[in-house]
Amino acid sequence: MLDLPLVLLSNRGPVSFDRDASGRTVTRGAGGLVSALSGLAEHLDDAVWVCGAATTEDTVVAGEALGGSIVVQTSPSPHVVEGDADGPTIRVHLVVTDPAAYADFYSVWSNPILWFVQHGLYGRALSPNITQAEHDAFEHGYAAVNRAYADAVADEVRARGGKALVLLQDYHFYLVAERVRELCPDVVLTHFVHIPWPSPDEWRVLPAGIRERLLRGLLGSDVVGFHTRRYARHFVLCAQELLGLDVDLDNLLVTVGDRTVRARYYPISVDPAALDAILGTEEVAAHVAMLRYAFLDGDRQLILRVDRTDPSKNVVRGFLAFGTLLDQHPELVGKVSFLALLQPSRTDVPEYADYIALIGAVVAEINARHTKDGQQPIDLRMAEDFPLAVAAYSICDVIMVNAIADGMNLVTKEVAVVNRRGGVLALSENAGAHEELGEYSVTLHPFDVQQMADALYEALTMPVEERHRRLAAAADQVRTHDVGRWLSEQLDDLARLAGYS
Ligand code: GDG
Repeated sequence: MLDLPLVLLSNRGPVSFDRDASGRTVTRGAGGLVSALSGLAEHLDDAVWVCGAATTEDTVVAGEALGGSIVVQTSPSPHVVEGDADGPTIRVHLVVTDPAAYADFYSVWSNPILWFVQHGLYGRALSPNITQAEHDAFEHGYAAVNRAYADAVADEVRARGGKALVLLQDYHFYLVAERVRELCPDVVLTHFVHIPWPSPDEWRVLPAGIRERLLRGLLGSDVVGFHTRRYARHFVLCAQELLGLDVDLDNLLVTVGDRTVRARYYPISVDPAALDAILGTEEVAAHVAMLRYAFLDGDRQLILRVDRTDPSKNVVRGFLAFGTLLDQHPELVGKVSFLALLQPSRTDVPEYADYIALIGAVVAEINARHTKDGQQPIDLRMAEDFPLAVAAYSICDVIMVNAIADGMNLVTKEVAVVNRRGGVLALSENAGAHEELGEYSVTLHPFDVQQMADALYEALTMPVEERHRRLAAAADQVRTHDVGRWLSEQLDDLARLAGYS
């Protein structure tokens, strides 16, 4: 499909290096995005993945590569290749940046400021405070780190004769495309944004000079990709209202000088075959048996949520809605359990640490109010255990996804594929997945606790045939729109723009 070389950029890469008693170790990155992009990079003759050096050993490896790239064999056991490989390989370029600049880039601007703006998480009365420290962190952190990564991408493009397809990922790198285009005018470039893109007024919380630079940076791309039409439209509106550019809202086009930038939507998805394989393992079967025993004997029912402890996921209001459900339907007490598998996330950010404490307090209060026969209705587990999550996906009666805002939400799609119990998707209208799966779901309004309680009741009491009909339709949608399709649609568009198809 691709005759041109490919350069990928993401903050976290396909592998990371560490050291133990036996020497250097190599671990493959987890998650659907890394798997999908790794699969692509492994199958191309000339692809390189630019990413951050995340560990001490990554920095050592980057030093040994003298600012260039290394080749890593990814299976059966991952290792750096010096000569010929006897398995699939990925070329990796690890970028090392000044630790203080990286901290400003990552822990001041990317998370939390950009994350909070794009998920609408600020209570504007008191936050954010953009002081001189944030201005400095933007200049010497976000912008400086973006420049370093852009230079690494440009080096790799130049090493390939100045013409390559470039795929940039996410909110960490909004300034990269513009600089890569300056340095390598012949690139064809897509920047994919994995989180929501809010309307222009939401961006006005940032100083004009900064939001304009972020937009101009992204407009260095040929294509700016989003999960949904709504986000793509917001982006085009931002170009019109915040930069005064000419736009075509129907066709989602922005005119920048003599160039046309396209906003497109490519809904990310999951790898159904990989999920089916995990579901078939003994480890998952053992978890299923344990969960059935704990939650599903007789006519009991199970509500599930699986999330990082991120305020955007709206965990606290989800529990408040469950508490309201039990208050208003006491017949469900002792009959319905709520299992929450939460992965602690970004605990160095004060808002995240506070949020975990709040979750604990709300759960304790609801459990105290509704314990029956020694049984507590909410089982909260801080667990990093993907097989356990898949086991729970397969047997839950309801999956609760009530995000305040969520780019897509892959948990919803994973449940649609692996659930075997006619599980109901209780899905926030503000999750990207709602654009595709809303018609098969029970819609949640993330701020309306009463509505969410009513929706949970509707899901739990929905006739069995209707539950199975909706789940089958959702599963069909996901299986026919998998992560491979997400990637190939982007590559097809890029190849067209490059004049290769
Ligand atoms: C961002 C955007 C967008 C679950 N338990 C464990 C575990 N998981 C997996 C889930 C799922 C993934 O983690 C979470 O993905 P989400 O899409 O739900 O959410 P974010 O992490 O916020 O992802 C989001 C996504 O990027 C892709 O573009 O959909 O909107 O916010 O696959 O099954 N993974 C591991 N251990 C667990 O215990 N490793």
